[in-house]
Amino acid sequence: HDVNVSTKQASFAMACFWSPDCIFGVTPGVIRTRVGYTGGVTQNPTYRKLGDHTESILIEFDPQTISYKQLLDIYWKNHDPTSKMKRQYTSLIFYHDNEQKKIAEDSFKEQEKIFSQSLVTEILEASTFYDAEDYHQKYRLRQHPWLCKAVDLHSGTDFKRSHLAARLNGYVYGQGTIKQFNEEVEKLGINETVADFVRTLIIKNEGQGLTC
Ligand code: MHO
Repeated sequence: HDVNVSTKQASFAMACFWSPDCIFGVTPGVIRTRVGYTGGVTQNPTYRKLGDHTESILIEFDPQTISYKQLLDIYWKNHDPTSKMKRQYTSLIFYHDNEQKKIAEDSFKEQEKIFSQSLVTEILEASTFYDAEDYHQKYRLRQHPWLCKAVDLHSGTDFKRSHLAARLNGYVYGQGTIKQFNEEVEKLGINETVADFVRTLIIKNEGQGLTC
């Protein structure tokens, strides 16, 4: 279920975390994703008791394949950084080192010009990332129990550590393309029956707008 390449981390908050889990999950160069709560000071938040945290995604990416700047471009494209939301759903960028901080600040300025209005987005230093409950991890994939079982993702599997789960979670919800899927289906190691099931969902959902 996993692949062995060395990765870097990036994390973002961009409203409900189910959608970025799908979007980044199929992004080439993204190896793993997890959703959780961060940005605040409340100890051990949960979905029901978030405190001052924000729904966020933590991405493990292969910097040889995708750059931090490219991840930021996807981040901006997939939420509205001008809309003022409650803390749970606000727009945040968490930098993991000074290089990311600089790139994030530059890209923020670029976006301000594009929107020609002020953005609610805050750029914060990455701090403790509290993993969300298992049922939130690859939420869209979990709505297909037959598929999960067929690829041996079960209740004992850590969906946060599975490259395959990240990919399938996006594909089943119409992110990624048939072409991309066919190109990597062999590498993902799934059989033809399963692949056809996923293809049906890609075709049905491809390009659908994500609400949450
Ligand atoms: N509308 C969704 C939001 C879930 S999200 C992870 C719900 O109420 O379940 O914030």
